[in-house]
Amino acid sequence: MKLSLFFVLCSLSLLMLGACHVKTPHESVLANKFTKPNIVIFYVDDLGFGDLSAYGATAVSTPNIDNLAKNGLRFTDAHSTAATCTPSRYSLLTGEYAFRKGIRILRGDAAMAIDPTQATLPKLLQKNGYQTAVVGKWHLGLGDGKGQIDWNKAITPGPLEIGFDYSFLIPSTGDRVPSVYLENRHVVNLDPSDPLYVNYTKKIGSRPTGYENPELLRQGADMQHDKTIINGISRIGWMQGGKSAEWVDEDFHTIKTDKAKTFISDNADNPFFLYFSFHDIHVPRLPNKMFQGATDMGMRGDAIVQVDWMTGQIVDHLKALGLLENTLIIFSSDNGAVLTDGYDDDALELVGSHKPNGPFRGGKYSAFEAGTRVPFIVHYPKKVKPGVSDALFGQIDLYASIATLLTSELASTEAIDSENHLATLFSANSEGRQTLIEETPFNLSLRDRHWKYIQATNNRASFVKENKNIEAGVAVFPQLYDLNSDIGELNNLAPMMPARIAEMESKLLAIKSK
Ligand code: NG6
Ligand code: CA
Repeated sequence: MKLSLFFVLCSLSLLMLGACHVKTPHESVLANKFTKPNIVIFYVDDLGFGDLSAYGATAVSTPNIDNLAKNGLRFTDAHSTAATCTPSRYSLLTGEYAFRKGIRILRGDAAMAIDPTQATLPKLLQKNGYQTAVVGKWHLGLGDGKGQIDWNKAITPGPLEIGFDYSFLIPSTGDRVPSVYLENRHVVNLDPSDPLYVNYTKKIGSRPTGYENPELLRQGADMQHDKTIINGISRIGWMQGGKSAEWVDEDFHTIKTDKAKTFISDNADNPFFLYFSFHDIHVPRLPNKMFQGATDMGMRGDAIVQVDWMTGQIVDHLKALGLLENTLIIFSSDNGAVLTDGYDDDALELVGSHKPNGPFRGGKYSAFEAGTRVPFIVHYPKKVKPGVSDALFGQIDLYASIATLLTSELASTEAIDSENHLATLFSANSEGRQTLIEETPFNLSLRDRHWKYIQATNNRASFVKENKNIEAGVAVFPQLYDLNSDIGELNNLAPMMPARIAEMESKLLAIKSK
């Protein structure tokens, strides 16, 4: 009896399915599960090599990210392309070194650094049938540079013109105005009767500033960060109007995570690419109260816990939709760690024995290893065997490696500095790059396997030394380190090895003039 009822129900539902030819959500997910992998890049801001428990930290616990590392490939010698944000992001998305175009950290009202005619990673993915999205920090400029950005109209070009189907942005950085979200081409929640204006050279509007009203600040700020006060924090630059559109920094965690989850749900039945770009752990560090006190390191440590929570939320969402197995997840950072970067948030005072940059010298902005050697984890259960890789790898290679994964040919002018290292990305038994350029705002360095050559420069990089409490790693003489025996770059071998210096300088020049 029970059995026949079962058959009746089965035939009924089969009939219904056949009649309307509609795929159930479950069928759609199954289709996606077995086709091209989804790709998610988690890109943290200013996270150092030593900032995760998967990389040895004990003062902060990051179980969600540790799980990615445990079930994936954890790299010990992988690099962002530069020691600062804009150049690293430019290279990640274009496969081209940023120094070729002289790209530096951008102002919050800067024009777009990537030309809409340029080849990009999201365009490559679109061409291969992917839906693409960027959620989070942008800092690659907006508009065409012909005149000022009008924040009250559709802003273009932007991410949609370089290959993203959807974007939800912090337009520049958390410490730069405008402190509003941009969804696709429009500022979110903008009231037309209160238009938004931004200025980077002089005060506009009547909002209080950090330099005039320091008593209103929740965190003290240096001279670069003491302009318009939004949400109790002074920023770089002045902002007028746009009151209803102002963000609340403490809400970043849910607002961005929810946008990412919605994008994933909406695309569960087709391949998708999500570039999830955290604001954390960049300044101003204002984690939600859910995370405040999670560590003894104050806001900076608690912001790392927030990053871990957000990562866990998105990974759990992929899992719940049955998509995790067939999703290639890359977890990394845009440059090394910095403690003091403009605000008095006690990051330096409370750091204790925690080593944000692990065993490496320098930090964000620096030519020493900590400038670019960052956490890098690959998680892709379908293809990647768990392990630890000591191979030399650069984020700039994601472009060509992903193209190889999709068996998609690159044009000769496309992603010219990106090398295919798919084998290295997927397996601990692969050697990786022979040479790799590390870029700072002051000079270039070249890694040749375990050798590290830092070009001489007359730039004294004084703001790094004086304001950031970081060794910039620059000198008027060349430096050479053998990282096999001197991981902390303490023993400059340049005076003893002129021939190797000459060889590395000529290799560097050859890459530069490519
Ligand atoms: C610098 C800011 C710093 C930070 C950085 C960008 C000063 C002195 N310092 O110009 O606080 O915002 O830009 O960081 O203004 S990055 O991670 O986006 O490269
Ligand atoms: Ca950064």
